[in-house]
Amino acid sequence: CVSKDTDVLLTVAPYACQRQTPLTHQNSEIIDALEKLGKAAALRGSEVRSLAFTRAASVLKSLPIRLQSADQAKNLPFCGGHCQTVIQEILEDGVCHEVEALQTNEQYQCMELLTSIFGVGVHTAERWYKDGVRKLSDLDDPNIKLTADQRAGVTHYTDLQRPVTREKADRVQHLIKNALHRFVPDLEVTMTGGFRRGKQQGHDVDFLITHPDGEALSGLLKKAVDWMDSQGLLLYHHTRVRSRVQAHRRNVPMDGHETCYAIVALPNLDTSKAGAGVGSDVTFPGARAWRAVRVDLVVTPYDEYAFALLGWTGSKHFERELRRFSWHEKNLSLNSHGLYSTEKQCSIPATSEEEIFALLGLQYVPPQYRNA
Ligand code: DCP
Ligand code: MG
Repeated sequence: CVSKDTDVLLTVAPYACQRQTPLTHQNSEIIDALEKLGKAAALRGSEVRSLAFTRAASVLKSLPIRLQSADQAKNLPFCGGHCQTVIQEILEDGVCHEVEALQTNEQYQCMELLTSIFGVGVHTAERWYKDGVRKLSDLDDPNIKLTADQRAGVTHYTDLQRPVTREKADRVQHLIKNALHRFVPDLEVTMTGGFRRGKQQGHDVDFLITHPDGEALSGLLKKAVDWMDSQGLLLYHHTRVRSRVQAHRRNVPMDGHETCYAIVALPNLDTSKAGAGVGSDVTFPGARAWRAVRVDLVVTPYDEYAFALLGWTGSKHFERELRRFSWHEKNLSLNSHGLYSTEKQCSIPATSEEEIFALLGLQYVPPQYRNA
């Protein structure tokens, strides 16, 4: 990015994986507005529009300066007319009128509420909205069938809406490692997702599990999950393995690793203190002694570990851009299992994230700069 005094000429690399995106940035109000518009488009089912806003927001996240005018953004990738209007409104009025309108848009508010339930995607929320669902209690209607994920999501809704702090994530890590190491003491367990990118809070805690000896991984997740369940540490869990065939399709974002989507009952540190308010970490006498936290556990074979680590560290947009770059610029298919050359019909191995970036001809981007 180049900046020269007032008539600033800004340039940013077109792919998010070609630039550094820190956790905090200079244009938060504009970025928030663009992300809200992106979310609104996604909730209306318009993925293309949503991606356009996400790309614009991501470009601005990598700018080292605060924008002074919409004009400054005109040469930036993905920052077209609509994006410049948003920038101008925020710089001049302090608000974006399109975003303001969302606050009073009943369908948007309702879709946002419904898709914030664990296990509920846009299509389900849309169907429910058409069926007249407007609030969580409407889901008590016996005519509305919930999946097991959704049932758990509704039951623990309030807890799952509260951000998971770094301190809680560390305690979850301790609990998870304790369960896993009972069965394989030298298992490698890594916290991935937003916390690996340096976020101080998140909506869940993600872990990647591996071991050089594949035998050690066989049946491990089930044993650890059963043990946690027997200790009353699990409120819900659901394990799945997606087919490898699907996982090797081009640009499949998620992966076919054995994955457990769980809701952990994280014991509270101190249940004796009185005087807690809503949202407080302090509990009061008679209150329950735990808090529900969403946890994802992913088991990966050792030879896929570097790819899985890269794929599960995120951000979601950084991952999407890495895959897009690999495919369009290098003719290679990248996912959480590996790197595949369709031309040569072979996998290209790697043992570290640094090696994968090098194979793609990209400069290494450390996790804390992948907040695209
Ligand atoms: N991921 C992805 N594509 C998806 C979902 C996830 O590439 N559709 C990858 C990138 C994410 C990581 O998995 O960063 C973990 O997913 P989360 O949804 O937990 O995202 P974060 O951990 O980044 O965010 P949060 O802090 O909200 O948990
Ligand atoms: Mg996460």
